[in-house]
Amino acid sequence: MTTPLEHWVEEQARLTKPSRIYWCDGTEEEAKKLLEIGMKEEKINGQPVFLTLSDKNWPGAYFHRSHPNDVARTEQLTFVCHPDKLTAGPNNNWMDPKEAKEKMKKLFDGCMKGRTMYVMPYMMGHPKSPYARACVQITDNSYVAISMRLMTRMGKEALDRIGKSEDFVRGLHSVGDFNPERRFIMHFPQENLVQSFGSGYGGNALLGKKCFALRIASCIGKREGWLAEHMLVMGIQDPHGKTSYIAAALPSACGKTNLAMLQSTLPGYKIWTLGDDIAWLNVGPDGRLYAINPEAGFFGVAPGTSLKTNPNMVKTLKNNKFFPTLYTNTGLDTQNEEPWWEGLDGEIPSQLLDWRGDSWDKSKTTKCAHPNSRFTASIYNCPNLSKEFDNPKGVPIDAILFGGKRAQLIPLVAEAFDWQHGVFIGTRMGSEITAAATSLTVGAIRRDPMAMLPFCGYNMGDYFAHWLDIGRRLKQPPKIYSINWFRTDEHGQYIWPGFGDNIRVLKWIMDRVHGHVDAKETPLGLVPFSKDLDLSGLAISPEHTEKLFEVNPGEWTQELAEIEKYFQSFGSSLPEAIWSEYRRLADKLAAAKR
Ligand code: GTP
Ligand code: SPV
Ligand code: MN
Repeated sequence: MTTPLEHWVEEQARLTKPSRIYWCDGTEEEAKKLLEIGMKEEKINGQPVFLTLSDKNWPGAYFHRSHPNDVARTEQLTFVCHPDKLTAGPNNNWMDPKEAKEKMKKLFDGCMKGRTMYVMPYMMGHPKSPYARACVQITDNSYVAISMRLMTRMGKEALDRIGKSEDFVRGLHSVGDFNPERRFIMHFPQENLVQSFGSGYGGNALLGKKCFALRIASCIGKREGWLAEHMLVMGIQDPHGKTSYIAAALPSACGKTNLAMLQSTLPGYKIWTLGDDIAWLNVGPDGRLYAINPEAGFFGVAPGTSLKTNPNMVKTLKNNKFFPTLYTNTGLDTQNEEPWWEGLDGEIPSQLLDWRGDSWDKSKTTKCAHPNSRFTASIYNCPNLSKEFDNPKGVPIDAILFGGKRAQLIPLVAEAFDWQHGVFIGTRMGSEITAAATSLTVGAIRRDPMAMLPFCGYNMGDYFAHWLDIGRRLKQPPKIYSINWFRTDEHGQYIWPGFGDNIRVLKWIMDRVHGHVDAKETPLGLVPFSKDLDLSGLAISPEHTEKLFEVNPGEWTQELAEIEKYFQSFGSSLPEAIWSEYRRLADKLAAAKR
């Protein structure tokens, strides 16, 4: 008897017509074999999928160039296919499921001729966790297969968990011919199915990540009463040895990986990393909010990563306990066979190729590494991995942080008055667009509620209501904070030093959570009294400190108008409670103006 899994794989093979079908077991030997195939047999744009790098400084490292038209997520080609458009909401591209299936069937028909079909059983979450999900992805690309080994728990445990069951998340992926005209990322939430064609890049192709663990999982979470969020998860150990846990949502390329890996500049504080991109949040039996990170690796932004900004990440990259580590679209130092990117420690190497493979030196006006170039590394290589990472129950969350990249308006930190106000803070978030998605104007501000705009698989009005519902079920709700590391001074320079010094903000948040300090009320929320924010050893002038917390009602006129317009786009789906928080903020700002 064929199992539902075998049946599904056969069906996909009949459609895509590969030369070979290979079932992945997720082992290191297999990764080595696939790397060989990627170096010798498979090609992208006429180039090998992988190049070896020297083991001297970057053990276990391999270099990958994606197709030059395929370097970031493509939100305009990403669709959520609910039976009706209203369920998808104004925040998603929508296509009728039948129409989408037809379209994709034509693209997938015979697309794997002459290629190997890799079948990858994997878990999102620890196999023993009640919150984990078993999944299977099919792909025709060795880079995707090896990346999935690093980003998920791949192999036997997932197969065992699926067994004869129908209950597994399905992902069908082909790089096709990399033609952006024939590129689609289609989600079918009713079937727990993702079909992705024409891209080999990160969030478009590693279907366990944004496609399943956020877009599809957010729909499952809505039905089942939990939250799938674009959040890092970390433990903060204080000088007494007590560890508290936080989850923080920041839009793509706005600092999650860096915050999750932070090396404290305050003595006695230590960070334990649990996740840098995705959190699944469940109401535990004790009425507290518990987080697991369903992933098992980092797919992080390379530029700016250095021993100075993020020593724990560099140590992770140089640790080869879990093999291998991939570098995608960075520069390449051909003399030393090493990856290179802007911001890396040391001298600029003398013989460099840029991310496209053209020779590069610092006289060029272009970047050597693509701004969205990335590394892929197992989380088990992280020197400060929390011992709770594999705890099936997850960790209890004391604070939720919502942040973004805002040169103006938003203070360094502000605490929500209560859960409902905190949810409102999440909904009104705006952030500068980064290079993590194509076809958008980098630097322009867009509304990005809870950093989930590109990832919420259903109508965000209903999503906001779901957040409010979760709050009602919590006996001990986490406190909610707004954060912003990116406020600029009169010369356009960041005022706040950021990175390791962000611990100073986290310390204040912990002091608030544990009731050690009072706070000052502003229209936006509660901010620190200056005596309570530890700025010792920092060279920030009192004027600049003031600027970090300034609430300028005049500047808010346009922001309020934009928030209102955005909320209106959800029509009657937007919860009344969010409108009432909006009016309360508008009234408070108006009163402050007088
Ligand atoms: P995704 O992987 O796309 O989800 O990005 P992310 O949210 O994990 O962002 P990441 O930590 O990779 O940081 C993105 C960029 O922001 C990098 O270039 C960092 O150097 C920069 N950055 C991160 N944290 C800070 C900070 O505290 N201050 C400043 N000024 N820049 C930061
Ligand atoms: C992001 O864009 O938020 C990422 C990279 O983390 S990707 O996997 O491409 O989504
Ligand atoms: Mn990241």
